[in-house]
Amino acid sequence: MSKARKLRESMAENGLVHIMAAHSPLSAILAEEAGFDGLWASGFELSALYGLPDMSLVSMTQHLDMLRAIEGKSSLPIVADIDTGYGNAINVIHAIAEYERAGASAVVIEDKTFPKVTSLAADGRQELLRIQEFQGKVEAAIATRKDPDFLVIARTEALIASLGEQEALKRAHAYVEAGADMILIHSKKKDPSEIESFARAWNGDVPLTIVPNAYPDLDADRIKALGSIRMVIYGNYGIRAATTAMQDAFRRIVADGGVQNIHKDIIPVEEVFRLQGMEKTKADEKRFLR
Ligand code: SPV
Ligand code: MG
Repeated sequence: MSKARKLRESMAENGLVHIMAAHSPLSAILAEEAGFDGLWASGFELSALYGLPDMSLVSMTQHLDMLRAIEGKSSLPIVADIDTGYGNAINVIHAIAEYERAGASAVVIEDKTFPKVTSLAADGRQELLRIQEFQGKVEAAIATRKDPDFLVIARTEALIASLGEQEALKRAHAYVEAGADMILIHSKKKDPSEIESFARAWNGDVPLTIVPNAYPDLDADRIKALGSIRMVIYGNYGIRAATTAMQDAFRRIVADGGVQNIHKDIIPVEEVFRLQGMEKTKADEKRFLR
């Protein structure tokens, strides 16, 4: 059974799947050990890893390379954040073939113009494609996938662009008409009211995905109560958690004039060895090095 099939089945069985952002194979390993249902190959996280803003600066090749490395170290399904699909519908055809071959189980493609501006920035320049043009991109994605279980999730940025719920609903319905398997509705409001209102108004034939980055109060119980949401993506928590930990440790080392204190508060190197799979390598050395 493909991982995409498993992802669909776990949505059907559990009602809601929890997808954790991963920006590296190590973060993917940690997400799997923690018990998440899948991984989010986040454009924001990978951009941040390169010290770049999330504005279509990281190339498809860079993103695919990381996705392949992640796929090699995790058995979880990967939901790939392909931003705008790297151009028009022709670029989408190329992207879907590449991402499916790289082992992704789903893609999220958003209705902004290329190059995009990250969604959560205050006063970000947010331009949306014409509905028909984005429908063509969704149709191109559907026509290209080989595995019918591979999920094409259409993301509307209508609320991010402050165009209101009616425009968001209109776009979401148009994208379902084009064949989208799910709709991702995004919001940068600090409270979940906009998302809750959209989710209650949604009467389309496919379920919703959300990314509660800006409105953390919407927990799993509240999401389930809304009924129409089947996937929650924790979109920037991996990179924020890692950055919090490194900022704290690095500052303490400078302040303390050495590592004499910090070493007690971080994992020992043996834990890193475990995550690296050193046990197996040691066994392989015994077996094969002569
Ligand atoms: C990402 O994680 O890259 C996302 C979510 O697309 S957000 O950054 O909130 O737009
Ligand atoms: Mg993104």
